[in-house]
Amino acid sequence: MYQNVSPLHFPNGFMWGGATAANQVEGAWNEGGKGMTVQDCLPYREVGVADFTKQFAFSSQDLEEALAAGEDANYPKRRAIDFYHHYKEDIASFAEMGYKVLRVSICWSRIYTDPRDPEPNEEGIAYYEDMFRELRAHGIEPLVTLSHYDPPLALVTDYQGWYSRECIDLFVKYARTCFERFGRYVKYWLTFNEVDAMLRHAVTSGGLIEDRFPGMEFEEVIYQAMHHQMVASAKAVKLCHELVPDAQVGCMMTKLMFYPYTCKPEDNLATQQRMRSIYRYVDIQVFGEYPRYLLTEIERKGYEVEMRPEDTRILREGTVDFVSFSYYMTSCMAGDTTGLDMAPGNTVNGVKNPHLPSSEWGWQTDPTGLRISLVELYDRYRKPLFIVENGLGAKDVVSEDGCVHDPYRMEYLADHVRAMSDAINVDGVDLIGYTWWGCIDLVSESTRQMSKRYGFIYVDMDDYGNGTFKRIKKDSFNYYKQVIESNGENLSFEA
Ligand code: BGP
Repeated sequence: MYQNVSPLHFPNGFMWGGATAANQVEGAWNEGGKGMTVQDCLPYREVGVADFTKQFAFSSQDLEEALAAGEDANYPKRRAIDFYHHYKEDIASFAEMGYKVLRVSICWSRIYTDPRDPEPNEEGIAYYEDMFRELRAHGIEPLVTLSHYDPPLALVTDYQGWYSRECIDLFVKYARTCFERFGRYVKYWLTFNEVDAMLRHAVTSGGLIEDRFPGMEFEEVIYQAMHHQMVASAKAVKLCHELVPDAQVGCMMTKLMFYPYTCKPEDNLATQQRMRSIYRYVDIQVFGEYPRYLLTEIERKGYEVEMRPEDTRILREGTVDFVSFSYYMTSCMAGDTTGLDMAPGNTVNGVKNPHLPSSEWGWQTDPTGLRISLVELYDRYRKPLFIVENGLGAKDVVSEDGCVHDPYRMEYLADHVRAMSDAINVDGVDLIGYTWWGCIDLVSESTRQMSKRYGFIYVDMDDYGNGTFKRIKKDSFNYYKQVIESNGENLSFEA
């Protein structure tokens, strides 16, 4: 348990809420004029906890199979939790819990059925417009991610994913439409989810399939694709400032945390190097230029990353207003990992920390690491911080009384809230909000399971698509309501 060192206190107006992503909740993959996305092609495979990398393997052959698969094949993101048809009911539940903010993402392929279309798909626009109105009617601020791991499939089939520079203009056109059409409802925007993630999962972040780049160093391909995303993101930030002057735009990173496994200098160095590989793209989005360590790495590896002269100006003009991040776990780094236990993450590999408990999926829970992360980020960037993902994936069961009793989730929440309070009141961090990841059960990103549940609301659906989509409020539902009502000051509960 995290023991807070100062009384619990959060600023007035602190934004409590929940977070989701279109591909993990919406479903309705072929309705409303939506085009296909990469996510519609990712099959469910039963893999063990230590075997997640198999889940991420994706080849041209997998793509062909997905395109040939029938309606009833097991591609979980195609149905997700059918938020597309349930959003009114779900938003009403979020409002009942007292949410001030809901993080959602827009599916690019609902706004442009094909990213090359000259005109947007009005049905897709109407859907989001109605959702944003519904949120506003309940006094909930939308926090919107433009791209959360669901590149339009055409970027893969007709281009070379984000390796193709054309993606920049296509994305900016899409972003412009979003700002013009939704700007009056949405004042908090994020460009790319977990912007550091392309090296870990190239297809969902960058629309890149390795076998489509024969004879090329795949890492070099990723660096080029990332450069294009950086330029696209900066252009979108600038455009948002012009079109929606009262809006704020943030970047979004995976705030991984690694401790040196021992006090050996080599372990410390390995930790520092690893963290730089996480920070490098947020460094660009905050400071408006490539950090020297990244340019040195590109040069040292002999990679040719095309950067046009105008890109320097674009990056400088498109810096973000706040820094948002996901935080789930920590692990360790060692100079030499021989013989050490590794902690299975999703795509994140680290040495297992013997001092921390693990979730059923091997993620090592660490609220103190959240406080350390907040301090590190604030000292590095001096921008307001927003925790836009944090939560516990667990195997919940519906008890005989028809309820879901999840004290473990409440404990996880309480510990992280205590750590946040200390970061604000003891360490002087400017933290503006907290959105719990998967505030309603949804399809897992890494495992594509429904049985890895994060929500305060249970959704009756299993890993194979059997279920009624019925929603059941878990015990943690009323608990989070109490936390929000007391502005983070009442964390008591009886297990
Ligand atoms: C983050 C993603 C989310 C989400 C979360 C939990 O990396 O931004 O989309 O899913 O992790 O991960 P998982 O679903 O794999 O448990």
